[in-house]
Amino acid sequence: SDEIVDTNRSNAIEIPLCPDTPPNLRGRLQIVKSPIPTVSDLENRFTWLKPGGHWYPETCKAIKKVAIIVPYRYRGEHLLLFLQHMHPLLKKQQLDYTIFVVKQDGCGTFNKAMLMNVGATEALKRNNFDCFIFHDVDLLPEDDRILYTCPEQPRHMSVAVDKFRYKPLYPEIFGGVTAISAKHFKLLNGYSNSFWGWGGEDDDMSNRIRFHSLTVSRYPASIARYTMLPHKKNKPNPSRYKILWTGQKRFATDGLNNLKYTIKEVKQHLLYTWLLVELQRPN
Ligand code: NGS
Repeated sequence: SDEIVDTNRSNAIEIPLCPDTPPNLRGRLQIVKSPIPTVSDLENRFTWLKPGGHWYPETCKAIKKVAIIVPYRYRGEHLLLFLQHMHPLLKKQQLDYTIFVVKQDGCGTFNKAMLMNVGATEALKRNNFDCFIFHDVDLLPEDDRILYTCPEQPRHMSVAVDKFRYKPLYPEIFGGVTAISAKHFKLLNGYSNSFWGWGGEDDDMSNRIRFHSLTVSRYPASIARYTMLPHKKNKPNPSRYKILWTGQKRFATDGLNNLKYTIKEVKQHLLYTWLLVELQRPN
């Protein structure tokens, strides 16, 4: 073809669209759990990154913009292993992507769902993202055919986790790694802000999806395989079932539209965009 490929995007006259299925995918990926790399190891390796943990392909045009949202606290080693694993994969998949690490400030009870809502809200202030991938920092994809994109319907990505012998724990599970388009995330009013402590927020999202007549898509368990990095079990929230069972009456009022937080710090590291967030209990 006589398309003009210009590696400087601002001057690009015309480059082809990236293919739906990226070339050069090979299947299984090697999982590296040790040694733990340092930040400078990774920065020296991933010199192709743009500030904020951002990249886009220059030989083809990626139409969709993907924000990888990582709720975070006290998991420094996991974060380094995660970044080491994810950047080459996302690049190989020819994605226009940015990694956001959203850290809850202070040592109060963790609220993972609120951090995901904050990540999505703040990401949209910075760029017109089409797709959110919500990602536990301790899950590493084992196969490069798990595309980090948003399909027509919300996708549960971490179907088969090594710790659970690569079997889904229950059919409706929607935890770990998920992909939701920005359009659907707004329709769903994001995650519930009501789950403080471990458990339930993902089941509530699964209920929101069903309530809005959306369906969850999944890759087959033979492809959607993940390694879970070892960690201590978090303390379950004793009221999670009660909040879950009464969730439906709050879908319209508990989520993106009553989210309260203060951004304490924003930093454009080379490897990720850092958001330090003080969460406030909604009224
Ligand atoms: C369910 C939790 C989910 C959690 C899932 C798997 O019981 O939030 O286990 O957890 N639901 C409730 O507690 C209501 S896992 O074993 O992967 O840590 O995601």
